[in-house]
Amino acid sequence: MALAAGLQFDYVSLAEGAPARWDDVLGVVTFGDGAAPTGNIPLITVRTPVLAGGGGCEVWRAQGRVESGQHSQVQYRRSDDLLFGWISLTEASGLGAATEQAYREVFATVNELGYPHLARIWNYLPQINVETQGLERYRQFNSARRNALIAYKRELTGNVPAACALGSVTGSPLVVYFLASRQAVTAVENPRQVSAYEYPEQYGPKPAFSRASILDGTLFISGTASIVGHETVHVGDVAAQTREILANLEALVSEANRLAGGPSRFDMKSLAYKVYVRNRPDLAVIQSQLRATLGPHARLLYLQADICREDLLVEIEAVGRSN
Ligand code: 3EB
Repeated sequence: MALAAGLQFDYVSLAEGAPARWDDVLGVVTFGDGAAPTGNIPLITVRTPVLAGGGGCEVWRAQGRVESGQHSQVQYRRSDDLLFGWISLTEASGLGAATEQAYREVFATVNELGYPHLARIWNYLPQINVETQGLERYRQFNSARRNALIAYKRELTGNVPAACALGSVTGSPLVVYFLASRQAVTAVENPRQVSAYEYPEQYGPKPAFSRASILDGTLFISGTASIVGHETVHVGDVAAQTREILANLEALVSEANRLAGGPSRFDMKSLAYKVYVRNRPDLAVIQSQLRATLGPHARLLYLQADICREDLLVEIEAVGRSN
């Protein structure tokens, strides 16, 4: 799947996870608990079990030469225009400290190497809904992410990266990976939802992410849940939550087309989707809802992961190029 000038994305199986050609690979993310494929560039391992589809490996490529590097604890691969980076930290001094350190290092890396525009950030942390010291860990994460943004004088609203934040298997490190650019990124909000950075106080420290981003003809849709306004809808009904997410995704695609202007269009059928399922037994219901709307040929990778509100049963992210 060809994305922005040069950027390409694919889901492959674990067996194919070590590409024959590495020279244009920006990054390889492997999901699940299986052994990571071996290769001569480092791989990102995210411990979220694979339930179906896609093979469990996400490969990002760029056009032209790509080189590897490391800046503090951030490892990266970069082309002339794009930098794909990742950092994995154990929680030696708690989740807040690890999150703040990870984000400080991400910002230092992209600033110093000259790729200051963050298009998309993926966040995975264990026990995301567990409360410690009186605060849910997802809220601790939000507070620490904000502190790092403030420390680096980055925006807290408006022009913030698209993102997702999911629960990984207990005992996993905090894993943050990201795509940054030399070129500006356009943030997209969902007209059906209150912007996350404007959520009311009841949800804790305000989450600093945009609903989607556009970078050079590529649309990155953030983790999208069954939320309308700021409230979870269809509590306990996974089929209805899936349909509400599809409505949110349609709204985001329309909004992205409005903002992008021009003749080229994003459309639901040409996106690739990553679907996070809280409870394994819900998989079949979610799959049948998605097939009904997206058709039998949609590219879908299903992972088991906890989602950042206890009442959310499913969350979906997407990526694709305009045509
Ligand atoms: C939501 O809409 C669901 O904290 O980075 C989705 C995408 C969600 C990103 C994040 C959280 C994040 O509020 C949760």
